[in-house]
Amino acid sequence: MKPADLLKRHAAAWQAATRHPFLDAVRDGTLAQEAFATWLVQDYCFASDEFAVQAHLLPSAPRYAQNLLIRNVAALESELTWFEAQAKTLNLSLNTSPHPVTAAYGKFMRTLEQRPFAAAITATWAIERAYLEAWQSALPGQPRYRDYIERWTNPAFASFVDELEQTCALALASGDADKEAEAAFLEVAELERAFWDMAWSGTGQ
Ligand code: HMH
Repeated sequence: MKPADLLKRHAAAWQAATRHPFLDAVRDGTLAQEAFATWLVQDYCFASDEFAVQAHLLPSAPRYAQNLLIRNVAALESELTWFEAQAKTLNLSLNTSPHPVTAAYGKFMRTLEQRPFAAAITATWAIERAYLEAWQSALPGQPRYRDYIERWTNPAFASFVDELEQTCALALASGDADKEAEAAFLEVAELERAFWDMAWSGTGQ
């Protein structure tokens, strides 16, 4: 199995994870402020969880994946700094508790350490790929969301997602953990969909 097979095999679940009225409203400029604020503070919680999880994956990762995982951890740390600056500009407090969906996403990610590495890296790739596609669907977007759209659609981020896919393909090459990898992929797709629903309903705070 290759990572791209998962996108084909689960096209409907993937579509639901990466297309959403929230993203259409970012594109059209009709998004309620409350929904955007909910997304921002909850995504900061998510990114904090992902940062911790990715750092935990490092010591037991195969040699070929270490450099990429280190860069992912570094990128997530910069993302936290970036979110802190955005929140300050918008006068939003990041000191909120996680919505149940955000908490469930964190709980899922914390299980990755116990799964085969192929499943953990498949989830990592799917998480980043989901955001690449989701924000691409909001292009060109309203000027006020430019920074956000740019963050997850710029060519360097797209190359990074490609590198994750290549590393994921290496991890899947033996075929030993295809089932576990597929399960992790589907969990990411479902959590991404639920995350957009949560933000869209604007009740994360
Ligand atoms: C919910 N999925 C979610 N938030 C993110 N920031 C990413 C993926 C990409 O890092």
